[in-house]
Amino acid sequence: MSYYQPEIECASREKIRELQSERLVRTVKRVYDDVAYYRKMMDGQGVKPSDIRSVDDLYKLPFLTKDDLRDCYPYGLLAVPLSDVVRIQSTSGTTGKRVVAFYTQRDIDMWDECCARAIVAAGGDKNDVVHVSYGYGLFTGGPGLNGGSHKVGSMTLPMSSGNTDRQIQFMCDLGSTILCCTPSYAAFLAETIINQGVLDQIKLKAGIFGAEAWSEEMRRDIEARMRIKAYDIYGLTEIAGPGVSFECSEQTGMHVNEDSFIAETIDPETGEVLPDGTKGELVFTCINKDAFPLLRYRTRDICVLSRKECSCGRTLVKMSRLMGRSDDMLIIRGVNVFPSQIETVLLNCGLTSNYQIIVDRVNYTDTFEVQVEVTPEMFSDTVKKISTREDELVTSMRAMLGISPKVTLVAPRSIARSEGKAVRVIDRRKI
Ligand code: DLL
Repeated sequence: MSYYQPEIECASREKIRELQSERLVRTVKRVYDDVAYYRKMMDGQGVKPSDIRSVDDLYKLPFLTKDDLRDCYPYGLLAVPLSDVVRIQSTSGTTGKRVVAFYTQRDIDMWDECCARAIVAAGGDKNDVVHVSYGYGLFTGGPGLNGGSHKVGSMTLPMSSGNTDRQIQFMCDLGSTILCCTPSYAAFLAETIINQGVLDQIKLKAGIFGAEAWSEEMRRDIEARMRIKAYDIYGLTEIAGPGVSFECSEQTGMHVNEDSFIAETIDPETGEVLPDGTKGELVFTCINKDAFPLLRYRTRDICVLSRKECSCGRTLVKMSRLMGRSDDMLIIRGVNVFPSQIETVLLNCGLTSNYQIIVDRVNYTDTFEVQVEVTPEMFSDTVKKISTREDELVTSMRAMLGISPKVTLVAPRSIARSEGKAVRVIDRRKI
């Protein structure tokens, strides 16, 4: 079976709408009947499943946010019996509680298929060697592209992240042709490959890069240095993982897998649905999932949707490269970090909330520092005691976030005070 599926990917808009309407109606009815939280939300808004007859009625449904996921943690939005669930994936949430997404076997198959389409759109087939350097485990990057590559029938290298020398050795020895990782790791790999003088031994032809913001300049830079074509891929744990949308040969935005996800853009302030071509916050509705079919989930990601004809022949709506977020989430080395999580750790450890997060990108790798003021009582501590305290904070932050910042304790009142909102984040990355 080929995972270029023109009967869906190139279907007429009417056919896509028809399919979406049918699946939406079914999903809404099911979650209303089976999930108390949805029933309460819809009743609160005065919407009954019978009010949703097609995609035109989507706007009637209430939005779902990360706060709802937190309130429902862990099982409150699960829409099938636990015995039907075969996997979870997870990511950090706003206040330290993680977001847990559930999958049945059919959900995994659907997700793998989305990733398979992405690999095929990047020129992949069963003759390729797909080198997956996204993290494996709770993060969706590794498992998603791994599953997609299996579906395509390519030889899959489940490398996970890190150990760059081993990555390059396998690339050379096994002839990897498609690289899947974050764009910043791709840039770092390119630099290392060139420094090691092994570019001529590398057979890569394409890269599928996502999970964090990157620019057109960064794309061209990676393409030139690695002699590959670099494709963007988007997704989020709550909705499926990578493959919610993927880039094609035109490289001008990502086609949304609309047979499984309905995309809308809204005004983040008013919630009003915006017309195509207008910058807004992306909202997704899952219409082809059993265990965790979120309805009108606000992603906080800002972009533009377009239904202009694409030279690749696909008719699936295209989302632009992401243009930012409507909340304060940072993505550092591919990991989602909320300032509130850092604040929680600091306060739990007896420090003040006078802190600043400083993020930069050096040699294509994110640097992450937290500066925090000590209390006047701590100020007279010995250097050794201060350094121990810093180490303890690094450990606690690693436990909360999954990555370690550099923690620097600074003198009381040395972090500039702001007259308005506190400036918690200094992001010097030029993306
Ligand atoms: O990052 C899923 C993923 C894995 C996507 C591998 C692509 C490749 P989360 O950890 O839940 O899931 O983070 C989701 O990452 O809301 C965006 O803000 C950001 N993001 C994902 N893809 C892109 C991209 C994965 N291509 C959050 N460009 C999303 C910019 C991206 N930001």
